[in-house]
Amino acid sequence: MNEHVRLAEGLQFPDDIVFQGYAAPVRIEGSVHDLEVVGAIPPELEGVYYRNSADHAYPPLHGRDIFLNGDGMVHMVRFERGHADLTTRYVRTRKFELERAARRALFGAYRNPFTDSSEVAGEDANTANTSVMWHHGKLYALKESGRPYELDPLTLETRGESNFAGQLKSRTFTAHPKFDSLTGECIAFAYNCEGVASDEIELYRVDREGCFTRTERFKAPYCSMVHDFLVSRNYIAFVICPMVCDWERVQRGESYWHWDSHRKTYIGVIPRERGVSAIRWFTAPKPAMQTHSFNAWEDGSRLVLDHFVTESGWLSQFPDLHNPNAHELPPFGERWIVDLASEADRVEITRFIEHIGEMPVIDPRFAMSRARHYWFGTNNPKLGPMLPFGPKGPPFTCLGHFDEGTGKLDFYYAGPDSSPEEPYFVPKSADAKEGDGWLLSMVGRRAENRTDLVILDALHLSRGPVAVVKFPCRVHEGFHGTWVAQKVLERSL
Ligand code: V55
Ligand code: FE
Repeated sequence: MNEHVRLAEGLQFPDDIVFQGYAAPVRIEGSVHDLEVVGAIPPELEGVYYRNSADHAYPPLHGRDIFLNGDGMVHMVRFERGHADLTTRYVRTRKFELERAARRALFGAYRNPFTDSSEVAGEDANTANTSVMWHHGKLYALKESGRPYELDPLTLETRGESNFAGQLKSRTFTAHPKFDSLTGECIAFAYNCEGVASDEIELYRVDREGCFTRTERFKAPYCSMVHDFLVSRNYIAFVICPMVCDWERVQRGESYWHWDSHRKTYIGVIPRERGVSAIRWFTAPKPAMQTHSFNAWEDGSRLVLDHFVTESGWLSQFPDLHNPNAHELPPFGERWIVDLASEADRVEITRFIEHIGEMPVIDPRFAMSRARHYWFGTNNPKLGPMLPFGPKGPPFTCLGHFDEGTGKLDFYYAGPDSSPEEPYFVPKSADAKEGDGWLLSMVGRRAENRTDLVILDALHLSRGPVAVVKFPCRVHEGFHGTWVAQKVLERSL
């Protein structure tokens, strides 16, 4: 028999929550010019909103999968003189190309090379599905388990995997780099630098031209998921949470991560100038998982870390090591403070946002210094009913705004069967007051199997959108996005 003839075995996604309803793979790449707009797109919005999503191109090799393991599909909405155009495109990762050629999945479980098909032994499983980064005039798709993929910012075509012209030594790169609006620098890191179960973390300082001006390595207290971090004007902080990885468990084909509440949670504080040789470790008073960070800032000798934290681990995706009956708790906005002038191993914790939430964002011009305004995805049963669980738990029904100046919370309720996603803040102008701008969010219209992009006045969420940009189709639920102003984009072309 001709070895190239292989009968198809059928292609069907599992009958499972990860692949059903609003979470079902979309798989369509394309463009829609001149989207419908209800209301008026503010004239200040000239530029592109990009965001990444996980959209399985093939049914999983082993019959089931977690949503975090879908293939990177980037969505962009370009705003031009009140008009909006949509483009969606898969990132051409090595994984995507190999599976496309084979017309089926070849890679197995999330980050577990021992579950991959032997045909792809030694190949990179990076899905590039978590976030997008704009820096030194380039656009990248990011996933913490691999290196960035550079994309064409106008077409989303993949230019290829990048090690920043040989400057990135790690096999991985974070999906949550931070940007210093004063210096134009990018502060980034990589964990699992040496691959599966590695406890090595690398820290980078990248100047506005894309030169790595500093690369340093240190060891974490143990190997854990370091999804996000925090950077203030003078310090970098890592929260090492007990979401652990163990080589033997991975080799046995088990989940890459387990929640081990018997372990301690640590905070590593690194002075930005002196670097990792001056790292100081603090012990948190409880096992806790940082889901995502808002910001870090300094109040005299006190370093303030504002982030969403859950005490349960991320059990909907990764099991508890000790308690199979444990259930996931929602994250709350917590403020963790360490005093760098004191010798004490003390972390002061307060709940500074008295409301559940996730997917935090601030006005990016105020990152690394004290911010007043905090936005996030959330639910509020007073405004509307919860929606049926999806693969990541309860979908958001609202966006929240916490104004620390007034102490007030304000909400946008997206309407029946509607689920807003991570918001992104765009200032009205470069020198507008903090918070004076627009909040963008994709909103699932679940009953219609469609998606909208809503534009809200960031300081008046409860007034509802100033414009709703309507897609004639669904785009897959996503993770993290960014905004690139037209002027900035033009300079890079
Ligand atoms: C997260 C997302 C990921 C991942 C690890 O939001 C952590 C957290 C989309 O992929 O691989
Ligand atoms: Fe994230």
